[in-house]
Amino acid sequence: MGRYWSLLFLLVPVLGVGSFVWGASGAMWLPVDISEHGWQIDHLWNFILILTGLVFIVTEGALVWFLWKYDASSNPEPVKFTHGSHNLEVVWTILPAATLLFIAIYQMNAWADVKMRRPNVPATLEVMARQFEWRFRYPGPDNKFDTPDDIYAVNEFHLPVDEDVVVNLKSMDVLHDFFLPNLRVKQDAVPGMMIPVWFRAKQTGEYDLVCAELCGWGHYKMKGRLKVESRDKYNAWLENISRQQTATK
Ligand SMILES: [Cu+2]
Repeated sequence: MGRYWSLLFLLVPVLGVGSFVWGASGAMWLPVDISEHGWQIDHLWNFILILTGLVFIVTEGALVWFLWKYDASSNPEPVKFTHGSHNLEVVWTILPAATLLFIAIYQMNAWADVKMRRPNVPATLEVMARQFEWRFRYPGPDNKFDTPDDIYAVNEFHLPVDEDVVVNLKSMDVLHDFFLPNLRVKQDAVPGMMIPVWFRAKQTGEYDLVCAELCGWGHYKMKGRLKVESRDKYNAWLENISRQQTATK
């Protein structure tokens, strides 16, 4: 056997890269992106994946090559140790540092779009995360929160398509995370803070809302549904809930 053991290590990069290629070529890749800004996130994800993938292939290749070349049975001479190379150390410090600096600058625009350039529209709804459900509150006809005509929903919420949406995100108890995979939105809900989140859905349909922060024993069941629909249907839904609420008052 001898050096052929090193081929076992070759399986790691081959199967590792292979599973990514297989996943990406089928329907097992990222969830469908229905947001306006999502392509930026996906682009960064792909860019970083390819970059780290290349480094992975090169380092794994080097590992296997060394295993093969310096196998004990074909190298009877004892090992000679070296106390390092100053030049090499400098190179492998500067290269990753420069790469990280490049990514930091390259992603600035995406970050600004998602976290800094809030559209100039009033908040569409307030999302209150709690153990273990999502509570939604819409301002109602007067467009003001904390008034008697507020509209409430739990675990299912609706939004209009092709409109800027601002969500005021809060938590009632512990850390949660408001994650809409199809909208490429993921934001922690922090107790005591109101964090604005914004996005624009480009496609109608029904999508998942999940909690992406381990928040207690019932974390697994903390899921909701988002229905993106036309302005008319959205208005009708709001009216319908509002009518039910006033009927039970
Ligand atoms: Cu949670």
